[in-house]
Amino acid sequence: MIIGKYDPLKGERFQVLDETGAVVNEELEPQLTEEKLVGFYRQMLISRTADTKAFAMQREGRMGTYPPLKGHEAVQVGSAMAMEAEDWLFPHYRDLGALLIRGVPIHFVYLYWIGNEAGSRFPDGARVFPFTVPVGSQIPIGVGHALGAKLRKEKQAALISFGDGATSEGDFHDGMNFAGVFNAPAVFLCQNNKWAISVPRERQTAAKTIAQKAVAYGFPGMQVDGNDVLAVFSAVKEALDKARAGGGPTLIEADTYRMSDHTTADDASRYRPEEEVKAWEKKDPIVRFRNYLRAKGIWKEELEKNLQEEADKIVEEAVHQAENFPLPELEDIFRYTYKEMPPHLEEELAELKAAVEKRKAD
Ligand SMILES: Cc1ncc(C[n+]2csc(CCOP(=O)(O)OP(=O)(O)O)c2C)c(N)n1
Ligand SMILES: [Mg+2]
Repeated sequence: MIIGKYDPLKGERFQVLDETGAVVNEELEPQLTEEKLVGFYRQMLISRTADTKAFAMQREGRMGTYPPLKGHEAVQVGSAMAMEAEDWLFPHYRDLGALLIRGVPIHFVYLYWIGNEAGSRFPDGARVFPFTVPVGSQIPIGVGHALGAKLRKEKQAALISFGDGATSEGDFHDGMNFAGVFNAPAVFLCQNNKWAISVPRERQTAAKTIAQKAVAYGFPGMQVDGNDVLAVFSAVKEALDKARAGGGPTLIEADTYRMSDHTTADDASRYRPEEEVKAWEKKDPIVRFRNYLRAKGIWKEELEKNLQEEADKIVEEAVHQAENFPLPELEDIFRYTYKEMPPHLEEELAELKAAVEKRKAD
């Protein structure tokens, strides 16, 4: 049992691996096969490779604004790996790493940030709600979904992911309260990366931890080391299993850090102390897990080379798919707001079409 063992009010935080990758909690080290452990590492490498590529594409003018996930690999991979196929994920915009594990190919995420609407319709079987950019708006929706599943007596849980900044939105409190009152099978995963654009965590809440907020809503909350993929996996798995079994919601605050800018439109060096960034670089989730695998005799240079080559190939293929995807039609801008297009939109559409034709002719 992990949930209930670590009291956020006492500043307790669940960790399996320390910053060097050494096991500090043998009792709660998950007993996973070598294949599964390599799978975690592989997914983290693919996530970082896909992330680095997206950042570069934006700089080359091949993508719109993009929110990098660097530093979040363990929390995203660990949590998504803990899900069962029947569960649903309600992600926030930075969750590329979790999506891949749910079976959403990377090119969907690229399409989204390129600005192609097709990137908002993830494959049906993946059970992933579309990205939400309005901060925290996925929280009550995820809770509503979880409650619906409970009423239909379906064995599934909703994993609802969001940032530290989202916890000062009304949607967070509405969702948490509703989940508590109706015992919804929902797991709230707060990726506390210490910043909401340029606003530090201390300005979101006067409470010492985010996890402790669960107490007021009548269900457990705990802090987990978000850069420790094994700790995240174990805590989220237990919370999802509990939710599916009728045990109600859990709030998990993952202690992590946004190692890059908020988005490609941001310059974090203008508001973030360099020493803080440097200190977190030492806690890099990928390096930590590599050290763990090396100590177990699993990680070898050869493995790294093979996995990285595979990650590069997957990412290159995703770029190709995204850049060769059919472009949306002009009408799509107007098409889906009303069942039948009202006259003023028909007029605007005709005007836009004429302007496009004129530009082509010029
Ligand atoms: C309702 C709403 N308010 C403001 C914004 C602008 N905005 C976009 S991201 C963001 C910060 C969110 O921070 P956090 O929840 O910590 O997530 P992170 O970006 O750090 O992953 C803000 C204020 C928005 N998208 N939606
Ligand atoms: Mg944040």
